Amino acid sequence: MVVLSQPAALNHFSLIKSCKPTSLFSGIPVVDLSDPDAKSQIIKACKEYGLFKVVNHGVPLEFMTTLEAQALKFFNLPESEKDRAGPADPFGYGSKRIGPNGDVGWIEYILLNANPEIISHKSHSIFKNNPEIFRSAVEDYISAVKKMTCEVLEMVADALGIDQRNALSKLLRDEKSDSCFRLNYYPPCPELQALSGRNLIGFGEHTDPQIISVLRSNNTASLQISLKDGTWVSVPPDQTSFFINVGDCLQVMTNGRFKSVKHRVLADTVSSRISMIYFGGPPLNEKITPLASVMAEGEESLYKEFTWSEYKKSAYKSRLADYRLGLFEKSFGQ
Ligand code: GA4
Repeated sequence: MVVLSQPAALNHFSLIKSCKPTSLFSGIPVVDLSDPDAKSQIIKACKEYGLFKVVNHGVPLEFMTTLEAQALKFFNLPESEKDRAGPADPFGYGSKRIGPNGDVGWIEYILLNANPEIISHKSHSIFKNNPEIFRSAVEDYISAVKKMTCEVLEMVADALGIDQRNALSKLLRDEKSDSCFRLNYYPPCPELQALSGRNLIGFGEHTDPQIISVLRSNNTASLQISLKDGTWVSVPPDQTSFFINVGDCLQVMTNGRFKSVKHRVLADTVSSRISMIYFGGPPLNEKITPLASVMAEGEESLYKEFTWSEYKKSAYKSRLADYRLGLFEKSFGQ
């Protein structure tokens, strides 16, 4: 990866990193949620890759396509209108800047609280200034995806031998669940490709801090994950399926058995990419600690005890690419 030197025509890209595209990876696990063996396949995928694709997920395709069309309408508005819903603090409309600590990418986005009850001031302005159909498309989509995510978490709990099947899903169903939702729009970057054969980084490498993330995108092959050996591979797109990834909290709750996968997104050279991601998080006061039933006899937690609120605060002090769990590992600072 390089930081671009600044050819005059590309000055507006100068802070954004670029990298060479990689070939499509054929090894992403695909889990058919209607398969009786789905839960053991999920566990295997969470340990090996921290990511898997789900098919037969039960979320109506129409919810995905309607929301995609509504989101595109928003992102195609003049900049001045979109700016009325920004800057992202963290909620609201953002362009290029990601988070509060200087990260940038070739991206525009809307970040929302996933709980329609706790709708932020910024989301009010997004929905107030746009047709009602946008708000209902977001709500329908989130509620269907949340339901499917809870089913997946119940399969996980089951397969991990946790007595309470809802031990994980109840954290997302809780009315105080701190879950959020993101619509990302990556405009194409043809000039750069022509000049250097490289792609701009749309969203730089990071892991997701929450429990679980569920992504759906259009047909652009721009999502990359880092494999255990550190190689970056591209995830073949599938606009009718979801890609589910392990977040930092689930890594801790399984005492490191599941890996929160490092991932990033490259901007495409010719097509725009649109993605929608539901981040399932626990209530702020929830203690994040390994689940008793996953621990072997005498096994100790690899992590110090912390609440989601503490972890989130620490995450918002970090840069995107930082290894955020490091500060909470028992070996840190001892
Ligand atoms: C990464 C996952 C989610 O998109 C997000 C991001 C958040 C933000 O964009 O506001 C963060 C990033 C994410 C992790 C580190 C901090 C916080 C930007 C950033 C630099 C909404 C989240 O929860 O954490």
